[in-house]
Amino acid sequence: MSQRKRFLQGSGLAALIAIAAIAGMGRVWGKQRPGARTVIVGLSRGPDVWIAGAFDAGRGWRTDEQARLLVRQNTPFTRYDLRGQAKRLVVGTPELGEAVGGWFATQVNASTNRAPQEVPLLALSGAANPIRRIPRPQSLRNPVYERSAAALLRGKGLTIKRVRLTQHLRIDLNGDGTEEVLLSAHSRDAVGREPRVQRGDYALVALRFAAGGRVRTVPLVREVNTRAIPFSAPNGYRILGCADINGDGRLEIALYSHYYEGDGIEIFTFDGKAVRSVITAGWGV
Ligand SMILES: [Ca+2]
Ligand SMILES: [Ca+2]
Repeated sequence: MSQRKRFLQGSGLAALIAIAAIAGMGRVWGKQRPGARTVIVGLSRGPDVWIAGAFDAGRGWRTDEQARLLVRQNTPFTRYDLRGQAKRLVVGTPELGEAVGGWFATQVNASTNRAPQEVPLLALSGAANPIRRIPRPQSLRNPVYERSAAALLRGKGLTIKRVRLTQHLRIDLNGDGTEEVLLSAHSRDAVGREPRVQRGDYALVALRFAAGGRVRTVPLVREVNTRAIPFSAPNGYRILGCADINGDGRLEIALYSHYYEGDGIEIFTFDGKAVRSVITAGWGV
């Protein structure tokens, strides 16, 4: 199994949606709006941008393979951290990364400003004012959320009362004046970094929101291990940021994933009622 397939498999329902998107290539997913722009989405690491997908103003969400055709010599990207702070990066024509199954574009004139830092950041090209609101980090000790997230894992067979939160953010994603809550939880910091799982390991990213008069907590990704596996490639996750990529006024969620020898990015939309995966890409050794 290729690492890319493994990444997709690890993303559960989101992966099924992504596979459906690839199978239905050419289908129009979005309606063209006045002022909508074509935006290329990537994951930036050091001087490189790994091409993950795009939003095409006319055709909707695009795959990584479709998106790389939109990148030209001297294409400017802006990289955003979780606080929305931006750094520019101008890249050249993408090339296929050897043995990693994906396309990357390297900083033009990299020798003049080749930053050694490998911190992964959301990278966008062509977006207008994508950072409309900024997530507010909250306490990682919150009994209500620790329990509601644990319920999502019990549904997958894990005996657990409270999760170990690794991110807790508040942000109004859909712009209706009410904040949503983004949670990530991992059983250990080593999840997604070592090639094995221990019994009871888990990784979870969930969105908590109010809709139709009740509060719902829905998983974006959910991986549970009810038994130890000596060699395995579990994923760990980190919310990279929230940005309006398709220009509809609602913020998308950019989720970083990593396993012991590769990583990836997935983009989710939220319309106030449901979360949908619209871009997924992963790269491995
Ligand atoms: Ca909201
Ligand atoms: Ca949007």
